[in-house]
Amino acid sequence: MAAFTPTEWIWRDGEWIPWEQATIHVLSHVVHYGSAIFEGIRCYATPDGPAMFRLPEHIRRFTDSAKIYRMEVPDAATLIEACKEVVVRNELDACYIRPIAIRGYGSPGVNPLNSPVQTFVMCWPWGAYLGEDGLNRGVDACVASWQRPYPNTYPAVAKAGGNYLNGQLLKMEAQLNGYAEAIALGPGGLVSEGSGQNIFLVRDGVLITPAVDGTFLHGITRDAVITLAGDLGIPVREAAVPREMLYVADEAFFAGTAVEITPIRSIDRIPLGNGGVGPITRRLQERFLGVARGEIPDRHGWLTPVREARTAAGV
Ligand code: PPE
Repeated sequence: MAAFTPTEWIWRDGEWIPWEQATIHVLSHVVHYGSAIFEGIRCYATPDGPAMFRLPEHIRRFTDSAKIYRMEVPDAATLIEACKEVVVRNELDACYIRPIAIRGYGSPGVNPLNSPVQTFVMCWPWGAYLGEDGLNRGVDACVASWQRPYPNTYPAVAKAGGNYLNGQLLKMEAQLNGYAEAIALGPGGLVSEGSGQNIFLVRDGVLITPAVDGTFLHGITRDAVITLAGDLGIPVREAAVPREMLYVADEAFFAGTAVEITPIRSIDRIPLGNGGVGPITRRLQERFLGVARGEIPDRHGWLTPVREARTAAGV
């Protein structure tokens, strides 16, 4: 079981505190009612130093999530600086950055408005989400019996702590039945997303992903995959995806910050294509990781270096 690798410093509302001191009271609103919004951003070790993938887009989604839940959080520029500095202070290169805003210790009851919001930014080294082997050779997934909530229940566009109770049910069901990851259907029985990642299929050379329907998070990686497919001349369709399309897909993969692009080799024990990693999945994965790691030109301006560019003298 992968454990945390602690780092030294955590940012809390403008101050730097040691990792062990970033604690909250058990009566904090978030503990009882899941009132947190958060982000996950990967920082890659590039030849020009550590750089974060699509940082402004993640911060935009963070402030959007805060807006939906009426939480006051620091402005985007402050959060962006905190994300850069947390990597520098902790002397990391490749790592995962987690900004989170929580409703803290205030007053009892569901009403969140009397509990103060606290914002933290932390980071830690985090390898391949479903294992290196999963990244290279693909994972076995299942369609879970648990579904995503209806639109207008728990807003799927907000990346909120409470949403992940659903994610936990999906993940536990998958793992306890011997699968690496779950695929959830939406309330209408159509394919929605994984427990913490979006899903893509390939059929007859066309890349297909569920169209926005209010049941899944609008992944920033999902958006990057659609853009990269365009660059590579791969046709993309955002469409309603019936469950059975999963089984007859030539290829499928998960896409998300943590999971990156992880191929799916079987769903409900039905092998996809020839049971290996399909060619379109591999091309997209190579392009995605190549750009993120600074090995392929970043033509879309997706990388934010954590430090100002070094001079030619290396100072
Ligand atoms: N759907 C869900 C439910 C989700 O949690 C994520 C990210 C995505 C889609 C993909 O979004 P994006 O990262 O913008 O491409 N999940 C984050 C948290 C995972 C975790 O276990 O914690 C992540 O991938 O960082």
